[in-house]
Amino acid sequence: MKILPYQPDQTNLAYSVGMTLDRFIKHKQSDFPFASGELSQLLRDIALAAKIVNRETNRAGLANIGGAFGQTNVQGEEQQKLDVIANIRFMRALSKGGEVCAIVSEEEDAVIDLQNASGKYVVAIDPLDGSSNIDVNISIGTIFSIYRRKTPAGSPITEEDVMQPGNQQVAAGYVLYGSSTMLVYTTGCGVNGFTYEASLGEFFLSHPEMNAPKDGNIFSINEGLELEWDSIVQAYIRSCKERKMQSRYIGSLVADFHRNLLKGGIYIYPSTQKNPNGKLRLLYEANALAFIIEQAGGKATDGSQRILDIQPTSLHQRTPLFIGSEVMVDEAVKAYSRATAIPAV
Ligand code: P6P
Repeated sequence: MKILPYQPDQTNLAYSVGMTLDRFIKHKQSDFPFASGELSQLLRDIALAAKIVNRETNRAGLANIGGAFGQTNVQGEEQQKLDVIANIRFMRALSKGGEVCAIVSEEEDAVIDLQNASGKYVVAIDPLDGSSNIDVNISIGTIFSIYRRKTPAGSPITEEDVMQPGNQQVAAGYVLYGSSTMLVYTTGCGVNGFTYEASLGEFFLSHPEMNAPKDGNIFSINEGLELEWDSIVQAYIRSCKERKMQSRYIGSLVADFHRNLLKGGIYIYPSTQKNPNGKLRLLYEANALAFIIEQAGGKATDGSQRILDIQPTSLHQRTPLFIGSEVMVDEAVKAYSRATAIPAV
């Protein structure tokens, strides 16, 4: 019997299709000597749900699943049919995957206890953010945070398990259903982006080791609310305009965040009269993106403190959000620190 060592192809006849998300997760798992594969499996479960939601968002106009569902969620926001579908898909994938004990979802008033005694992880998720854009074919996204449960496995889920500050996340990511569908995530060792190849049903590594430019020339804010901002935000945005910066606001957080992560920029959703604590939710929007932006070298604050250090006090609490390139975030909020600084005696 003849045995030869494998020789990688030298003919270049068959181009490499690249590193799949599955292989990357498995490869990176070796970075965690005590990893037992559960987090890897959880990330694969999320990717599976993302593939299904991607298919359904792409078919929305054809499958009569666009438009309003006819109910409002706990936020008092009108649910789109795809909000409900995405929530079902992610809840089902997470419960069947077996790694999760509890879920906090934008679409669920209460914490969902999966009664899974072996589940080590808690997932906070916005299944489909920006869904009001679905019917006009603008990019939308999924945002997720992953925490280790604090209480012993098999014991009842408690507030201690789900009301953890963002600095306790073990992983976080988003899916952008856009001109291409991407999954971007971190486990605390940098940020990597994967682009979905639908013909193969796989996410492939397309943006390794993503880094946010330290400074930028793009500001993203809903200028229709200018009269509701405080004077500090008004002054900062005025200064951006005086410096001829670019205003780019899609009205879809994941899309605005992703562009600013790649090109440099700042996204601001400040306190407004309608939303004095900001509009975006801490547990399943701000925390995940704050983890990602910090891992990519950027910053995220509520104007006075690091988003990741905020101790949650309620499940669906909102927070003002200044997130993006380090220099821009520092500049946008420095006036707050001056305003709140204790005057020298
Ligand atoms: P506004 C979508 O509803 C969302 O949560 C984010 O995706 C988006 O950035 C923001 O709200 C848009 O809010 O008040 O500018 O329409």
